[in-house]
Amino acid sequence: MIVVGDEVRSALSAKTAVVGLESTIFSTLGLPSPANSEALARCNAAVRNAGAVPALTAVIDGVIWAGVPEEMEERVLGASVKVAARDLGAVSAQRLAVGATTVSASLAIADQVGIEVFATGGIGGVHRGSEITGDISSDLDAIARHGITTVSAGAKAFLDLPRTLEYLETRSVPVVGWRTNHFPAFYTQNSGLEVPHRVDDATSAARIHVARRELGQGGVLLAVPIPSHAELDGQQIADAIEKGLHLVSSRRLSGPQITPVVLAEVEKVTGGDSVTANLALAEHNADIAAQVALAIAQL
Ligand code: PSU
Ligand code: MN
Repeated sequence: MIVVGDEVRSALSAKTAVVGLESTIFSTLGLPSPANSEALARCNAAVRNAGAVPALTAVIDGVIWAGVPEEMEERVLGASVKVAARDLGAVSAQRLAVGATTVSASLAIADQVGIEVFATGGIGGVHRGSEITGDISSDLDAIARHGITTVSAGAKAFLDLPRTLEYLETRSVPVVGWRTNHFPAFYTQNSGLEVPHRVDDATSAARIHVARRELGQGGVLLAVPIPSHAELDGQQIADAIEKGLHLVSSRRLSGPQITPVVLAEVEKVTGGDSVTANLALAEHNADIAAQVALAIAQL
């Protein structure tokens, strides 16, 4: 069962701006403590400062939340079970104690309750070597399916970005650059890959969202580069990812085990700068998402 938090319910019925937030990035699976708690506080504040209401999604005692009440946020920070869209039915039926929702799960929840804008750090995508493993994140299908604008700084840093963009094209997802013609690369502003569309302000992003809704099509991926002051060195990140992926293959890890190992390696190599960058981009995305949600509410 989905329960909508009080504040989110009021905002939705008043048709004012709400921004969905996933919880995997704020759990032990996404960021080390206490950066995870700081990230959640900063994202919540960014959404509120822009004039919108944040709606954190998570599973707590078998209840699927859209708008986790503040007093329960602590439990989400400690979550160690990752819940994707496909898992929602099972974890609610089996009353899972705490589950961190991914982008795909959050979009499924948001769609059910009428939230139209969603913010994250980076989405899942097509993994390197997917032609062998078949590992393509269900985030991409969820974005295609649900009529929600997802704001992200690109995809997780160590994915196959050209294939991720190809897959989004296959699923008819418009990738829209925020003040850029290029797909961002999470820790860096520019992957060198072009995106098909660009907007320079929130109202323009809102217009694309509404046009898609009128066409009965699915979601939009709004790709927002990391703020320049927080951007990391591309070569250092590439080397760190190589090392992380090497660890993954030597330990024969697969699927959901990959991300935490690679991110921990990147953190080590950058001396913690990757965590600072992750916080900055997540907060920035939350702010842009709130601006877009407000613009949609005004159209
Ligand atoms: N980006 C990151 N770290 C993460 C994620 C994204 O830098 O932990 C999470 C998000 O919640 C995303 C999920 O939805 O990973 C995708 O997981 P998978 O590749 O297993 O579908
Ligand atoms: Mn996967």
